[in-house]
Amino acid sequence: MATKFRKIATEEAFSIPEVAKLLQAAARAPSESADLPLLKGIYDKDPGYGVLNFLEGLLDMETARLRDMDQNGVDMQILSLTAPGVQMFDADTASELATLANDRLAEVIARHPRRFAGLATFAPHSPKRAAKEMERAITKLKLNGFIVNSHTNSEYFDNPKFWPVLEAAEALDRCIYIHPRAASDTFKGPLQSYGMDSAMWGYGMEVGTHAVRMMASGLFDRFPKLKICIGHMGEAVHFWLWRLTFMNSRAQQTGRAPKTQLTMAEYFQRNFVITTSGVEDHLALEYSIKKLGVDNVMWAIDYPYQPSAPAVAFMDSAPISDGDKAKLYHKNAERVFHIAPA
Ligand code: 1WB
Ligand code: MN
Repeated sequence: MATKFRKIATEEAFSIPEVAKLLQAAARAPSESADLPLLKGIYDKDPGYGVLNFLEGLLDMETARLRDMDQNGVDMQILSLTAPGVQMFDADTASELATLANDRLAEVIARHPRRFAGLATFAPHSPKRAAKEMERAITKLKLNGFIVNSHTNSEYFDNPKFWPVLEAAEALDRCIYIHPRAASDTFKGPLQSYGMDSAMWGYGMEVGTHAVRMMASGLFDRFPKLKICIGHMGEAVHFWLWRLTFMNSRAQQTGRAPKTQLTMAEYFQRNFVITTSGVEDHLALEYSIKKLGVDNVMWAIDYPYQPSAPAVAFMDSAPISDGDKAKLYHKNAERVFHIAPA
């Protein structure tokens, strides 16, 4: 049973010491960022913020991680530099660290080409330089797609300043995975109590809002082939598609939203794929497959933030056919992220 399907986990986090060190410094600097509690907990192990013991797991690429994969029958992890990535640093520092992180990632993959694939990071606040790094990451480093941690300095991809990044992803035919970080300065208010800033609720609100901004802006008319991946069971955006479509059409009629060629539901179904990371709920999975099609849902663990064994058990016990399971476990990831079949 455990070896029946190739298992490619699609949203698996890592860091590098250089980035971790600067995030520790960011954790100690005065800041209004809603990411601060997480930075203090993970990178500064500040007991006042509930120490989170994820740093070792993030930095370890080839020892505990591979052991965990072996123990759980996980064939491959698609690695991505964990949130908030390089996006809190100034544009030059961020660009340099993105290059470094991509190089490191490519080295690890070269040592374990059957065990790891990787999503390239970039500095959205330096869009032209980002586009160049994206090209290098695919053509030279042979990475598999891109990762971005939602907003950059409270700005979202519907802002035309980011078009060079979207153009590059579309031209290179590689998906951009929009992973959460804490809500932007203009959005964070009521998310800052009871631990809601993080993966509990704020993350989903932040990325869901990012995705809706992109669709409502008409951006996918300009980039019709752009593919966006969102995790955590689609951050629940597809649960809203009927209402998004209805109300966006009303907003267009009243002149509050630009006219678009397709409806919100059509954009989501054409331009997005989702992963299951951190949502082990069979009913949500069944809805996702029915709403989006079985070709558009991929399995993920969210290592090291989520334990691997329950994520595997969740998929192994899913009430779906073996053919569908093969798509979720590996075939869709092979297609979307250009990974050679086993
Ligand atoms: C957690 C989860 C922390 C995620 C993260 O830090 C990320 C957490 C960047 O469980 O505390 C995630 O990706 O879901
Ligand atoms: Mn994650």
